[in-house]
Amino acid sequence: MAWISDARLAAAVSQAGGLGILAAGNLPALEVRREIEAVRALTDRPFGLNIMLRSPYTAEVAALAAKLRVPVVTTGAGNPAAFLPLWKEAGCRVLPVVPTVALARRMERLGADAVIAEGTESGGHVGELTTLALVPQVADALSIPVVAAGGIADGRGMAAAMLLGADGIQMGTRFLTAAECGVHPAYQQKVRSARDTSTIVTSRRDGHPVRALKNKMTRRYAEREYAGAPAEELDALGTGALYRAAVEGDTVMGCVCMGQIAPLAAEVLPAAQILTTITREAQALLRKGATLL
Ligand code: TUI
Repeated sequence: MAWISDARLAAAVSQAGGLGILAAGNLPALEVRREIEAVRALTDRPFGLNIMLRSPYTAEVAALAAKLRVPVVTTGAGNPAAFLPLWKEAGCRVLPVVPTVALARRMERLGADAVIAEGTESGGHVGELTTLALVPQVADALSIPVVAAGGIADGRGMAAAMLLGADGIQMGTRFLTAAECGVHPAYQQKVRSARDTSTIVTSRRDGHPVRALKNKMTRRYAEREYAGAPAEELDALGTGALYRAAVEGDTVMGCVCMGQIAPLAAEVLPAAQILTTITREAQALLRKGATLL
């Protein structure tokens, strides 16, 4: 969650017994270092650093993660093969996000500790497969643990993911309305008022699809994309759009990324309460499951 998941949110999740993930996004290493130090000042628990592989600062942030021995590195938006040995040698646990079985297999072969199988229900950069289809196929193909992501925001989603063969879950959208989330209030309000059909996927044409709120920007982007507009015109619309939404609160011309499960994240709650409620719900459902058939 670039520009959103900062030290305060990540530390709150880790302190509550989850694994909070700091988003490096498009930040240079100097700023990522500050955030890592801030998490360490707030909690002694393990935490993760998500490295977005399309950032211009990927290489320096990857080196920083190894240097500071970040407990867990997750990756997104690409293949982290080139950096895996560096992180493994530093003793980091590495969990790449994978949208397909083929990439999941490759990651296991290269020494990943687990994979995060993320379905297209999620917000931001997405693959094509749904969580329901992807998770059991990845679970069958791999011997390392599988974390399910995409479309999970409550105990039902968590229990379902575990039954599909996942060993854990990752949630993003649910934490956009965590009390500790510093995203702009206007962005948070859009999550709180979202409906099932509120999101759209753009940028399929350039091979890097992104799910975000339907607004003036994404509607125009989709329209111009399908009309065959030149890439430079689309770049001008999309550049800086995540920052505009998350930091400046521009929900009209910004990219308000959220997953399809946003309506289940309408209530603002402390991260600790989100975690305890969801795990309790999932435990109760998994017990009840024995009587369903
Ligand atoms: O990365 C994310 N979510 C993101 S990244 C982001 S910033 C961005 N904006 C425009 C284009 C690209 C990035 C906003 N939201 N989630 C994890 C994720 N990773 N979803 C899908 C993938 C993925 C896709 C392809 C991972 C690997 C991959 O590999 C392709 C290859 O190179 O083999």
